[in-house]
Amino acid sequence: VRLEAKLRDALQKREGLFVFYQPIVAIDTGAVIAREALVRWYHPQRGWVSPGEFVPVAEQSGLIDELGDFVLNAACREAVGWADGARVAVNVSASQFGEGTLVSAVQRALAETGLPPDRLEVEVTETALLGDEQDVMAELRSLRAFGVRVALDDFGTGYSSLAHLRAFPFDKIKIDGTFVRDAVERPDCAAVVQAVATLGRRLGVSTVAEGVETQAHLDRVREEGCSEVQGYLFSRPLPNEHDAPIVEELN
Ligand code: G
Ligand code: G
Ligand code: MN
Ligand code: NA
Repeated sequence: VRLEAKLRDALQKREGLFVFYQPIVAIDTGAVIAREALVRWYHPQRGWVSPGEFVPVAEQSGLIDELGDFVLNAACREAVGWADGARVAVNVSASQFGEGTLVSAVQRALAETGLPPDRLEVEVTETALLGDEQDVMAELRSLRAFGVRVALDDFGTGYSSLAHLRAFPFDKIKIDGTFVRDAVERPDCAAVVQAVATLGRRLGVSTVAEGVETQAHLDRVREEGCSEVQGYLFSRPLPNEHDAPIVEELN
């Protein structure tokens, strides 16, 4: 409850909340295809609070729509200025679905910032599909109908189901970093990465290997046929130019 009150306060004052970005790179050319927006929070007494800690609090307390709006608007606004024309990928929580508010929030953010819809990617985990699957699919479909791309995040963890891939035309599958990192030493994990990469090719969907930290990881996921890569080997999530000096100060 105390963290919830602090987060509510931060959202109200727009204080200490930042969006960091991490590049997603084409494996064959090295070009930056997209940047994933990852929210960060600095609290004056508590220091940096991990999103692993405060995103669930936001989800449980009804603050997630407001937090989601903050990230979405910042991400679209900043992506408009990217000279390389890369897409911006925004994570969306299961709890942002269901009331139809997500679709209007996305439309509003695109309209207000002027970001072309095809430069926005929404990342959803399969957990989001478990609730009212038909309703969630309908919301994803309307996003896609106006040109926003939809990625399936953390594939391989949780309730991965081939039925989801058949039921909905995802534009991208993101293979969870745990598989990627283990693939170097464990043939079974390499087999999973290869199977998903093959599936992606057959479905005409790009596959992103997440959590690529070393050259060995990169060599392995290239071998297994992934089309894009993301991870510390390329860059950690970093603040935008404008926030960088502020973040430096806080660190
Ligand atoms: O960046 P990091 O590894 O610390 O993120 C931890 C978790 O928080 C990840 O699962 C990530 O998807 C989630 N996360 C980061 N930013 C956002 C956001 O803006 N919205 C939502 N819903 N989740 C986010
Ligand atoms: O759950 P999601 O995939 O949206 O979140 C991505 C998370 O992975 C973020 O918290 C991000 O900071 C983290 N991340 C990004 N690259 C790497 C990496 O190379 N290694 C590890 N361990 N985590 C990473
Ligand atoms: Mn993600
Ligand atoms: Na992920």
